[in-house]
Amino acid sequence: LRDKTVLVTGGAGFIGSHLVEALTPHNEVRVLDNFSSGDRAHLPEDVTVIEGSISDPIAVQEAARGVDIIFHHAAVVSVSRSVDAPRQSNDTNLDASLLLLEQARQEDARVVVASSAAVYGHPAELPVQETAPAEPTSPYGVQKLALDQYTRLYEELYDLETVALRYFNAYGPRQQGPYSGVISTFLEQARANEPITIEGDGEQTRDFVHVSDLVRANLRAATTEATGEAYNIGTGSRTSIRELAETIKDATGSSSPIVHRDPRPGDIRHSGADVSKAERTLGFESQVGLESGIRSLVDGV
Ligand code: UD2
Repeated sequence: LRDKTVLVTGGAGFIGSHLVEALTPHNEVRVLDNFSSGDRAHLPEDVTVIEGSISDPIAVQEAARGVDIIFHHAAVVSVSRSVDAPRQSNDTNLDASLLLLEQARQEDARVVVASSAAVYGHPAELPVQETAPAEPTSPYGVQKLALDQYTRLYEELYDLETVALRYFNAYGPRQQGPYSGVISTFLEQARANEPITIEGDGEQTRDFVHVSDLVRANLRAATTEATGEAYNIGTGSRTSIRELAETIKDATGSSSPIVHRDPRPGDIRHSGADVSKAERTLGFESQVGLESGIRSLVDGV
């Protein structure tokens, strides 16, 4: 992408900041972030930062003025927080997102939103296709599903160009904090030579996708002609949590024991993306396999 004015909401966060990094050399980049979990240190210098909430109409208006594309990554990402306080997360994940879509209409800006595998709940069939039944098991999933449907509808009703990217299990540098994923938890445990804690039997599987692949998907979504659509973004292959624990233990040369705890209540057993739609239509292909992704995390490159 070149010579565009773009807004990245949540641009100081885990996925957003990697996207900002990829966009800045050739585009004018703005970031709207309230720094609740994002970090200024993740942002390149030549980015315009608007510190504010996506729930604040004034901040959103200022941030979106004159932009060509909005990449929407601001969200309350914790599934368990959405279970504890569904209205609070709904305010950010859905109401504020709608405010952003309205602003995009004003600016006639394309919108690419971060949706989630959470929209599927327990997949009935694997790998899961975009047409599979969407039965989320958390308020977070319901909110992402509604956002995903709104983007489609905004294209249908108002001719706004929109794309929803349904991320599977993201990992990579800068994923941190209490709601980060299993890979960053296991890495931290392995590095400290503390027990690596598998929840349940470890036979549950996930489709782990490196953040650089998510960036690639966003760049494709920015220019595709196939808008008004939702796309699964994953690698298409699944890894069990036990395998993951062993891979991380090996990669770090850790002496951590691998231990089992109670399974997480309501845990999804298996999750894996059918990525053929994204491959066919967006020209997206994931390029980072799990082992090399973990290796580069361990080596810090
Ligand atoms: C992911 C997303 C979430 C939502 C959901 C949709 C992340 C961080 N979260 O949740 O936003 O989209 O998918 O289904 O990507 N585990 C352990 N030990 C640990 C931590 C986790 O065994 O210390 C297990 C956990 O029980 C689960 C698996 O690892 O079976 C993945 O857990 P997670 O929290 O990384 O991600 P997930 O799939 O629950």
